[in-house]
Amino acid sequence: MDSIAPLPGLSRQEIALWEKVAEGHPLSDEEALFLYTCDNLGYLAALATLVRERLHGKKAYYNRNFHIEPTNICVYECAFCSFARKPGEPGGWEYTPEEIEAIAQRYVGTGVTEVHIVGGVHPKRGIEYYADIIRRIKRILPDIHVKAFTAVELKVMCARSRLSYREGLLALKDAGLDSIPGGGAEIFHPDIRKQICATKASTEEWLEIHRTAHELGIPSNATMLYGHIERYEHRVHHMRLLRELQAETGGFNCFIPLKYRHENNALSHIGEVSLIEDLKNYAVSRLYLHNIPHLKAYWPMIGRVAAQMSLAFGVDDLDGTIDDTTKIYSMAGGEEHPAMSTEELEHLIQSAGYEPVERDSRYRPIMRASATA
Ligand code: V47
Ligand code: SF4
Repeated sequence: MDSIAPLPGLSRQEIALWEKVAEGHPLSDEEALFLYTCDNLGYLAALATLVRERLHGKKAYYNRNFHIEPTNICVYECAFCSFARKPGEPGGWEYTPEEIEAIAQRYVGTGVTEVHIVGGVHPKRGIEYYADIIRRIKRILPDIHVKAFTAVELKVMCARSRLSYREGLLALKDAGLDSIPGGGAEIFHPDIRKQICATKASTEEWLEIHRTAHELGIPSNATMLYGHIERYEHRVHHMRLLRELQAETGGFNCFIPLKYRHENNALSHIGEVSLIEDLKNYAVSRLYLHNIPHLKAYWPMIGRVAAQMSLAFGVDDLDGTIDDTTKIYSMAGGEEHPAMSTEELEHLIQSAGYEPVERDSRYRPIMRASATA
């Protein structure tokens, strides 16, 4: 039994769950659903903190990264997306390989350790194009970790190049791909998926691409887009499929709940869920996904204060310095110019009572000669 005593005034079910978590047992689907409907935020925070501190103590990780969004031209029309444009539509962009090189060039000597590359699903570009992009970036930043392309993008680029997932991923790995981001997962349950993103990679395809990547030694992340038309049971179903794949491969580094932001998209009328709902969702994710080591809050989407609070609800990783290079969320109502210096991030973590640890993309601590190097 864990030494932290449960809070006073708990129901029998809440105490039983406390004991189960303290003994290190995974939650059942029913227990996760029960926690989603629990209004005692202090209890949820304390429960998630049991697991968070068992795994990571008071450490809160962050990394120095930047984003490249090579294009927002996309063949799909996901109902929640504010970012995508059709070819020729105002507001669209397609960077040339030289423009991408110029972006990478800006980060030489800055100490960044990771580039995150996610964009629209372009109608013409295949594996060769994206392998070339990775090679160009690595020529400029040889030590950078390239975390690139959601399973949705990968499915289409493999098909365009007439390659299997295995062949396509191997070609990208050969070019320098180090890991795969978690996007494109949205909500796996077919009742919801068919309403918000019917035509893109299916749940089975998303899982198969991540399974193949893990088999090839390419780790990945997983996301869940929540707070739109889904219900709690759909979130639990989503996390169950992730927990099962993780039990099989062990290839997921972290889970990132992505809060649906409602500006400028086809679902705008449904609004957004509350901060309380965000915190609850972090806590339940931390408790249910016992076999995924890290839980990340993506601060440009939820804001700095919510990110700080998330640390008390199971989150151990704040992504990242980012440096104003992403538009996916600002176009949907997220932070206008997402950039934080390492000092700002460290202050944000310390003032919430946690210990900032700069990490590399495999969650190994980075020691620098000077704190601001
Ligand atoms: O799949 C799109 C989401 C994802 C909206 O692996 C939206 O470290 C909220 O892959 N409101 C792509 N979310 C982003 C992505 C990602 C982001 C952060 C960290 C990592 C990682 C990966 O963006 C999409 C979709 O779920 N998204 N529109 C919106 N309106
Ligand atoms: Fe395209 Fe991704 Fe937007 Fe869907 S979420 S429309 S796949 S850019």
